[in-house]
Parts: sequence; structure tokens; C-alpha cells
Amino acid sequence: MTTIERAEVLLTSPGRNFVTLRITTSDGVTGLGDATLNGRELAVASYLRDHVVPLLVGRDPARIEDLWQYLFRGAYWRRGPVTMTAIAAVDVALWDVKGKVAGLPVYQLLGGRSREQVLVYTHASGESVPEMLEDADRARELGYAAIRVQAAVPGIAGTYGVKKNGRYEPADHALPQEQPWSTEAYLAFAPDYLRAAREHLGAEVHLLHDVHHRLTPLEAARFGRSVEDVGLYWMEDPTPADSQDAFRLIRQHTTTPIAVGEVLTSIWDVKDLITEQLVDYVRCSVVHAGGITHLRRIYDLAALYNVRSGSHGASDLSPVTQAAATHLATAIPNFGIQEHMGYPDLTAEVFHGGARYDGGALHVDDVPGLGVEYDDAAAARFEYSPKYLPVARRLDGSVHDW
Ligand code: CS2
Ligand code: MG
Repeated sequence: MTTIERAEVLLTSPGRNFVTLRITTSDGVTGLGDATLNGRELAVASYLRDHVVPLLVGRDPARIEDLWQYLFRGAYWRRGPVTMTAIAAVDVALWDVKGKVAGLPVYQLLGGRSREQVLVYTHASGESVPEMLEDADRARELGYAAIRVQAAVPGIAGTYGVKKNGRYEPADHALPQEQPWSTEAYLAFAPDYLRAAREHLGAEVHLLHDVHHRLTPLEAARFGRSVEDVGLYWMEDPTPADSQDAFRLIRQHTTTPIAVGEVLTSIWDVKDLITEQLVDYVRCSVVHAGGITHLRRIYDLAALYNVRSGSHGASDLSPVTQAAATHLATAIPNFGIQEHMGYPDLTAEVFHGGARYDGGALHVDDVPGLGVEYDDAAAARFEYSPKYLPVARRLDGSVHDW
């Protein structure tokens, strides 16, 4: 019987930190899984190295579902981003192995093509509205039909989502950077710049906006109503999703579509959002929601309630996740849109292949598995060092959701 012979936890930092799990079978077949949890990478690396890898060696790599159940139910302590990211890394690596053994791309194992390509959206931002609009024009020139727009709020240094020197990387400090936040200033400013973006880009471009957990349910309801004329594709994370109930209030007051889920890591965390149709898109990701096996379950539940996928795909989700997400998005019936920020140039020195961007969409080729290869020699050149996401503080000094 073929067994799992080795499982390596690989840390590297080609332009940004990534954690990758590589599983090698007794037949010499390898599979990759992304284990990157931005700002908490070492927690997942240890969970894998110290508590999962010793349980994997000697097991049958073909038994993906059984291993998922074993790692989820067998841990006793379940759910949460660290556990579900570790399980995801194993799951995705085993789907990669299964595809290579079968000689099929992973999307074929998931039911085959439902679409020719995977529509994506990218980020446009600016320290000022003109700068944001210029960035959006650059995105249009690159072929994007869907653009997330974010502008710095005057007087609020370091507003969420605004690029620095042409790149957006929030986890860029050795300790959490404290950023000021003013809901009043944001609410007084954002609707106007979203309207300016719609006027500048025209009606045919999908416009998205990430509120990033900053508003109370009532503030989010009012915000959603105030921008209904903009015709957003979605407003994302309008309020923290710790309580799914919070979205009932928002839903009662606005028809602006809602997308939630990038920080939610299991079907139980989004069950009510889906079954009560409190959201229009679920943003859970392959890397943080238990892998292809679990995310497929989330999107199958969503399909029953006319909720579509809108998976998280920021640059802190590695090219392994982007490939796996594109395979899944190629196959599922209720695909909506996939986030695509691209990566620092150095990242491609370590991760070869995977999903390919072209003309506003991601594509996967018909190579067995996920189609990503990991270059150890290159990875060794980029040493991991801890980096943290910012912490937000209101103007009175109290902590706010970042
Ligand atoms: C953001 C992310 O892409 C998004 O929608 O919410 O940039 C998020 O802030 C980071 O992935 C956190 O690591
Ligand atoms: Mg987001």
C-alpha cells in the first residue's frame, strides 16, 4: 500500500512570508498545501510539525476524507483559523497528490469544468481619490473587469487597504503597527469616493469595496443604503461576523450586496449567513477553511440558497491556494468571483506554475494535480521573519477592529 512517507513544513519569504506543507508518498509523489496564516504563521507551522505530521506518516494518502475527519474530529479541540489552516494544508496537498496519481488536474477530480475561466477582481487604491482612480485605470489596462476600490480617509493615517509604493502589504512590521480609525470620518468620505469611482469607470465595471469589519450593524445598514446608487458588486465585511445575527439588521435596510467570510473557517461559522440569505457571497478560502474538501461543502450549502462564492485571495494566500481556489472555482456551479491581487515578483522564484492570469480571469492548465512546484533552493534564499498585521485604535485610544 502506498503511504505518506514524509511531510515537510517549509517557511520562506520571497517578497512576503509563506508557510507550505509538502507531503511525499512512498511512491515518491509530492503534493503541496498552503499553511500561511498572516501574522500567525508559526502557530500553524508548529500545529503541523508538532501535532499533525507525526500522525500522517504511514497513512494512506488516498483517504482524503477520512484524514480530514481524523484531523478535525480527532483533535477534540476544533475549528478556528490555526486548526483549520493546518487541516487545509494537509487536505490540499493530498488533492494535489491524488491528481498527480490519477494524471488529472484537480478540477477534473471535482466534477470537471463548469466554466472556461474564473472571473477575478483586483485592488485599486490611493492616498487620494485621483490616485485611486489612476490605480483603477491601471487595473482596467491590465484587463480587469472587476475592481475593489479603497481610498485613504483624510486625517486618518494608514487607512486600511491603501497601497504603499504600488503594493499593498498590511503585514509589514516586526510588531503590530497601531493605526488610527474614525468611523465618522470614513462614513463622511467613503460614499463620495465610491460615487467618484463609478462615475470615472462607468457602469460596465464591477465595483467592490471592503469595509473590513469596521462598522456596527446599524452603521453598516446606513452605509449600504447610502451607496445603493453606486451599484456595488458587493460591500465586504461591513460588520464583524463573530455574530452572524448582526447581518439580519443590515439585510433589512439595504439592497447593497454583502460578502463575508475571509476570517470564517468552517461551515458552522457561515451556516446562518447562508441559510438565511444574509449574504450574497461567501468569502471563505481554501487555505483557512479546511481545504478543498471543506470549502466545497460550504459552497454546496451556499448553492442551495442562491449564495455564490467570492473567495478571499489576497497576496498573503500563497500561489498554492490561488491554484487550488481556481481549480475549485472552475468546477463549482455557484461561482461568483475570485480575488486576485498578484504577488511580489520574488514569489514566482519559489512557486512555479499554478493559476495563470489573463484578460481579467484566472485559468488552470491541464497538468496533473494543482500544477504548482516549490523551488527549495530559491526558498532557502528568502528567510522567514515574523511580521504582524496592524491593530486599529479609535481616536480616543480604544482598540477597534482592524
Ligand atoms: C483583505 C485582506 O483582501 C481582502 O479582502 O481583507 O487584505 C486582509 O486584510 C488580509 O488578507 C489579512 O491578512
Ligand atoms: Mg477583505
